[in-house]
Order: sequence, then C-alpha cells, then structure tokens
Amino acid sequence: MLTRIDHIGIACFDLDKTVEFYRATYGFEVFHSEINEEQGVREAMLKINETSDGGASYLQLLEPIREDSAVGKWMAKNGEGVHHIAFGTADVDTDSEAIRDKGVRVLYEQPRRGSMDSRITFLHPKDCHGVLTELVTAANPAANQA
Ligand code: CMX
Ligand code: CO
Repeated sequence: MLTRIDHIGIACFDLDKTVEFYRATYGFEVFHSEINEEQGVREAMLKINETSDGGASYLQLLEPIREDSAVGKWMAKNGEGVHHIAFGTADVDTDSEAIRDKGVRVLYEQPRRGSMDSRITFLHPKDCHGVLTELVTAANPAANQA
C-alpha cells in the first residue's frame, strides 16, 4: 500500500546553490546528502515533514554527475525542474508487482538502492500520464509500519 508522498525529485544545475536557495527562501535544511553512482546523481534530501505512516516527506534535489544519466538526459531537454514524484510503501516488491500486473511498465526487475539505503523502482512516465513515478521502501523500519 502506498501511504505517503515520500519525495519530489527536482533536477538542478548546481546542487549547492539550489540547497542554499531552499534554505534561504524556506528554511529547509539538508537532512542527508550522497552520491548515487548507479543513478548518476549527487543529491540532497531536505526533510519537509513526518507522515502518519511513520515515515517522512522530502524534497530530493538532484544534480547529474554524468550527461548520459537519466537526470542529465532529461535536463538537456528540459533544464531545471520537477523530474519525478515518489510514493512511499512498506513493501516496494509487492506493490510494484501489483502495478506491473495492471499493465504499467516497471523499469527494474528488482528494486535497486536509493537514497539513505532505501529500495526503489520506477514506473514509466508514458504509462503514468506523463509523470515519472518512483516507489520507495525506506531502510528505516519506523517508516515502514503502516
Ligand atoms: N518525466 C516525464 N517524462 C519523461 C521523463 C520524466 N522525468 N523522462 C523522460 N520522459 C519522457 C520523454 O520526454 C520522452 O517522451 P517523448 O518520446 O514524448 O519525447 C520519453 O519519456 C522517453 O524519454 P527519453 O528522453 O528518450 O529517455 P529514456 O527513454 O532513455 O529514459 C526513463 C526515460 C524514464 C526510462 C529514464 O529516465 C529512467 O530510467 N528513469 C528512472 C531512473 C531515474 O530517473 N533516476 C534518477 C533519480 C534517482 C532517484 O530518485 O534516486
Ligand atoms: Co527519487
């Protein structure tokens, strides 16, 4: 069951400048940052609020580290902006299989490693009315209770 908006993924040209914009404008602080080589991004997670399922909602700021990464390719066409949305679930395996059975393309055979050791997969934007959609199971068990 999908129980929260886990994050909104925002593509940016300069991660440090964009982090500073969100801090100065809204007061949002960096909760976590990392480089995900497999996804080809340097990223910062800004925690916005905790959610009723024991998890939290974040903004995920993404700077591509390679031009041929998913975010790099997207930015070459679109510039900066909202790249994807992510729903949180206690069980990404079961939920992504159920969604696959409904005829939506799930991009990975098995979920891969996401931010903060979460497990993630993606649904094809062309099957989701133009929205690249990620499903996330957090590593933190408290976020997976619902
Ligand atoms: N949102 C909406 N539509 C998108 C999109 C996005 N983020 N990315 C691509 N598309 C659209 C394109 O506009 C294009 O549409 P048209 O054919 O109408 O022009 C179509 O999808 C195909 O796009 P493409 O540029 O040819 O790109 P690819 O097919 O090579 O890749 C996708 C698209 C979704 C398969 C790829 O971006 C992907 O695998 N994404 C999942 C991984 C990812 O995004 N990782 C970064 C975030 C990591 C994280 O969140 O932790
Ligand atoms: Co994401």
